[in-house]
Amino acid sequence: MTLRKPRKKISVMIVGNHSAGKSSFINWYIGESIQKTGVAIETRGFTFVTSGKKRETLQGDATVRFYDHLNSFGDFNGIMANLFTEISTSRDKNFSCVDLIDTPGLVDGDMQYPFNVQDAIVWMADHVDLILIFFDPIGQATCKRCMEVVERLNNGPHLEKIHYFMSKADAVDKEHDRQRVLIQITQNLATRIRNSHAFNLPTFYLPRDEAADCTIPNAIEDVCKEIDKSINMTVQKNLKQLKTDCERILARTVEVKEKDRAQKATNVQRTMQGVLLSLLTLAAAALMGMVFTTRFIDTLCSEALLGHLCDNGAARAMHHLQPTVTDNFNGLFGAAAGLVLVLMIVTKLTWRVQPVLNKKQLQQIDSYAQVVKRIAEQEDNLYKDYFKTLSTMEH
Ligand SMILES: Nc1nc2c(ncn2[C@@H]2O[C@H](COP(=O)(O)OP(=O)(O)O)[C@@H](O)[C@H]2O)c(=O)[nH]1
Ligand SMILES: [Mg+2]
Repeated sequence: MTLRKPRKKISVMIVGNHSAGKSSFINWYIGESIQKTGVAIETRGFTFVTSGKKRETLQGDATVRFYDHLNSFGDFNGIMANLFTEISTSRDKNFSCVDLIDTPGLVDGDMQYPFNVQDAIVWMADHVDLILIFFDPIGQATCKRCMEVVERLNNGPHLEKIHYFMSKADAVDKEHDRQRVLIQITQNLATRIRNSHAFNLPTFYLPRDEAADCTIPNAIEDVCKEIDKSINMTVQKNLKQLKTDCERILARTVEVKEKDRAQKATNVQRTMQGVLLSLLTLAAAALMGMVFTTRFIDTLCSEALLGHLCDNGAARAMHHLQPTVTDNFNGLFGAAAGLVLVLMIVTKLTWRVQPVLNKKQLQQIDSYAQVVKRIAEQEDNLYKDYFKTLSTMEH
């Protein structure tokens, strides 16, 4: 029986063209300048930004150890030197429940990535809870690499995880420019993605002093809401998983005990059959002895040997039978010996007891069941607590 321990945090992967504001968004979300931002192509690798007790940077090897479910990510040629974890002490927003994954900025042209960047993003998509795709209106939002990644992600099994946004909306001055860019991105995507009719591309920008008088609607709250929603869904999923795991363990303990009971009943039956067969074997052996004794009764009853024991009915009967037995000695003795052999084999085959649980082991199983029952009760309370936080969040 395999059970997987639930992950404590959700993972949010941010994908987009180079300079779409991925790193800036992460810095804004955690309220700390952890990721380098700027026009140069700063982020060539993957960076996990996570909350912790101490500010720390982990290199590739430590990162795959830290996130052991990502072990095979290291198989991508060239990734290890371009994989980092930034641990920040920030507790801003819901950062303590989130791992933010900054991905390499996508650009076209002869830009050399140290590993297959598209494959790596698509691989990572299998291991995250939420994928935020940022397009920026002044950069290469519709670059080939970017569109290809979007198309591949969209054709994968993760449709419901993916959310698209137009970032840096304040970078365009006029509303009609923003509309034009929106249309351009949407049209470009329409040919590549499923459900494109239901496609919407909220625009956001980071709240900054320079953007204070910007009148463009800012959907930055929606980006945060997607993250919150994903956290809530994961909480529900984990609670549900905990419940099913508890049920599975309890069912297994019942199953093990039942099997043990059945095994014990079978063992009793087999032991009884074994004892009976052993007695029959003994009887056959006695018969063999009697045939032998009858054959040689004269010799055995000679004074020198056991003469003093021969004055009884049995010895007389043997004397009486001796000529017949002597004539057929080989056949009779062989048959009796054969019977002994056959009975011994049958006894051995029948009297095979299966391993059963001892008292201590049974007590241990009972104690497991008790612990799991207690956890199931706690799960119930956790659910109630969770609903309570939801209702306080709403009001
Ligand atoms: N006007 C504006 N500029 C932004 C915004 N977010 C990021 N930037 C700028 O865009 C540039 C690229 O941002 P960066 O986070 O490095 O993009 P990345 O390549 O996707 O990580 C930087 O100079 C940022 O200051 C935004 O919301 N509005
Ligand atoms: Mg960046």
